[in-house]
Amino acid sequence: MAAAEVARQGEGCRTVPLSGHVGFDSLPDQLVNKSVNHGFCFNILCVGETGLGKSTLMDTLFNTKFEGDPASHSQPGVQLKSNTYDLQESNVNLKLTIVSTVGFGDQINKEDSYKPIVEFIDAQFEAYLQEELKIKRVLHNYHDTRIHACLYFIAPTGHSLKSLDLVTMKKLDSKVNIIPIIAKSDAISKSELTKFKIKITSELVSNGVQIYQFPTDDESVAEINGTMNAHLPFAVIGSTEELKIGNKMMKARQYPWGTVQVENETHCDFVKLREMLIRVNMEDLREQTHTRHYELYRRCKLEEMGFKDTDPDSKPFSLQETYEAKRNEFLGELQKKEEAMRQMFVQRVKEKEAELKEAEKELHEKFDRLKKLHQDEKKKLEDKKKSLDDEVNAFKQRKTAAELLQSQAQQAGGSQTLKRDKERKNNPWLCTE
Ligand SMILES: Nc1nc2c(ncn2[C@@H]2O[C@H](COP(=O)(O)OP(=O)(O)O)[C@@H](O)[C@H]2O)c(=O)[nH]1
Ligand SMILES: [Mg+2]
Repeated sequence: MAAAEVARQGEGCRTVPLSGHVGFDSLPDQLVNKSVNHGFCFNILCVGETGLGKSTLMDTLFNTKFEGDPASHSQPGVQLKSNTYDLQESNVNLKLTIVSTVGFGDQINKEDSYKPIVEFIDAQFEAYLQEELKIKRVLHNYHDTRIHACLYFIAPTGHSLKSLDLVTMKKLDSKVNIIPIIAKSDAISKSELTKFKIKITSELVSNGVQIYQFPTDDESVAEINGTMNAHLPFAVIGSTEELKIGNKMMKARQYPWGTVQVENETHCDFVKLREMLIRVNMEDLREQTHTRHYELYRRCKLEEMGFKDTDPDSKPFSLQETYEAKRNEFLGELQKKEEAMRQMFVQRVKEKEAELKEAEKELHEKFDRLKKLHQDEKKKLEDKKKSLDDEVNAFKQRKTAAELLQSQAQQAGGSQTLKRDKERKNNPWLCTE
């Protein structure tokens, strides 16, 4: 008997009948109360060209006027503008963050337009991951900024998706729940709208873009979600202007030929969008973000950092071992880098040495050349000096000889005159010439 009991316990848990009310059936209520006290947060990203009615639609959806001026069309690049608001309905607090693209579709070259959006989404995942990895985590108090729903605004062209739309949605589909909507759908006729919706859906399918599907696994919402999935992409109209229609005030847009009512389901899909996004699937969007998109980001990031669940032999990998392996790998790489740097340094020193030697050699050669030149010059000058000295000597000799001759001549000249004077005195008839 005792052995059978143990065996049964080992198989799984036992079902025991209760003989009175215990009270754990209040657990769901406890959970609800706790969540309500704590409050909720929901983050919406609006992607779409400037002027497609993103801000207006947000105001219409939440029945309020969020602050903000219309964006200009002259932005040099795409930016994301984020605003957080504290909203309250009944006793439920909602921290709502609306992130909107600014400058999307306004540049001539739109090649990199998706990048700031992807970077923004990743940055929110990264912030959450960093919080999770902290030793002292405060996740219960953490302001979660991860994007739960991305409303992708499609221009009501009636043609097909622009390549910018396809590229952007493709880049975002593994990171966020995309809900495509046709903006300003009052600009397109009913028959054109039907064709446009079909065209968009087929283009999304043929390009492998995964859009968010309203979940059909929960029986209570399976039917409505199933029907709504067939209505995607929702064709919406936004307006915060209230007009008196019949005896009721309604959100509407008024035109010279008539009035379009935002909340009239025969006019547009605004009500469907509000129903699906806020009233039925808000929690699923939050859950999908955490369990699908964030999980994928976290897995890739941890794998990138070298963490694995199993080693190549399918044995569980311990965090300690992974850390050690990564540390050793890092130290090895560091050593390799150090060695490479040392080698490079030695090489550079050698090169510098060779350069210096070469320069020294050239300097020596130049010095020798100059020395020789100098010696030649000196020799030439000495020769010249010598010949000049010789000339001077010769000149002096000649001068002495000349002086001698001159004095002799003078002496000789003097005695002749004396002799002639004497002769004239003796002979006065001797005439002088
Ligand atoms: N026809 C029409 N105009 C709209 C609609 N929603 C917004 N607008 C107008 O479009 C202009 C730009 O809207 P805004 O919300 O500032 O666009 P954003 O740049 O995408 O935020 C404004 O003049 C709005 O009144 C709509 O559904 N239909
Ligand atoms: Mg705006």
